[in-house]
Amino acid sequence: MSKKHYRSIFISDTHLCSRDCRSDYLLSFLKHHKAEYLYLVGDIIDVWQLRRRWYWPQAINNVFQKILSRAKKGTTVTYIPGNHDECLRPFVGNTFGDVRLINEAIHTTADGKRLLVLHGDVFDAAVQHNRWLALVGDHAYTWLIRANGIFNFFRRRLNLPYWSLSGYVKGKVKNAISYISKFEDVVIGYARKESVDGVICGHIHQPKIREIDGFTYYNTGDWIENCTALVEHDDGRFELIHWIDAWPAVAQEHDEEEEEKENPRWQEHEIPIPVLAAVAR
Ligand SMILES: [Mn+2]
Repeated sequence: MSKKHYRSIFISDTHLCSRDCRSDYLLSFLKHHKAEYLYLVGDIIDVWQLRRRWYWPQAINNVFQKILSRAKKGTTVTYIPGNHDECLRPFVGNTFGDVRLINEAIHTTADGKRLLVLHGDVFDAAVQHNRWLALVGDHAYTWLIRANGIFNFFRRRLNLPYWSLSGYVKGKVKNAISYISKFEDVVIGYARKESVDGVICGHIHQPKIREIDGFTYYNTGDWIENCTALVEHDDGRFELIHWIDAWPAVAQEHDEEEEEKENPRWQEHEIPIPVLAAVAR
């Protein structure tokens, strides 16, 4: 199997142990890519989901084995806990064998730029929007628009007036967009004070590279919806890899598995809750 080599790889929000995690994609990504530096930028294990419901497929062990074997063979692995794996935070400053655990890291690029690396949940309070809004993807949007007709059918049966689910969703999506840009602004504002050249974070599941006045904001994305990794080339150039597009064979396998699941991805999503609340209004 041919491996691509990069100077650094940054991944976050893999949410292993959540049923929505694409651990098969993640494993294939790790198998196909190597780097001198590997940063795990938070929410790697979803301990919240694990507490609710035990879920530990073999793929999770395989992911950890792959990471640990890379660490053993010379990759410098840094693990920055996020909010879903915050139980690791009391242990920052220590190393698990070859894996360094730290809250915030400074990564120096091949061309000498200093980048602050952190998960990003510390800014939730400053952003002040419902976090789930940021996670509404196109798929969710389409699904909800379709559901509009069904909900209103039942509302009519219950003699309730028409209520536009699609209008509600549109409002929420607009909110989500403003949440994302506000989050980015807050992170950039914080990192600028640290006199670095850029910031790398995760948390909001929105992969991005954004240049602003000589400063760069990078978001690694996630492994639930986007399956993205941020990579640094040997010359210090950065790129976002969209593994869903790059690895169609795995995508096909995954779709087949998906169909076999009794309840697909909605099962543990937070989105239907406000929708149901609104319908019951
Ligand atoms: Mn997070």
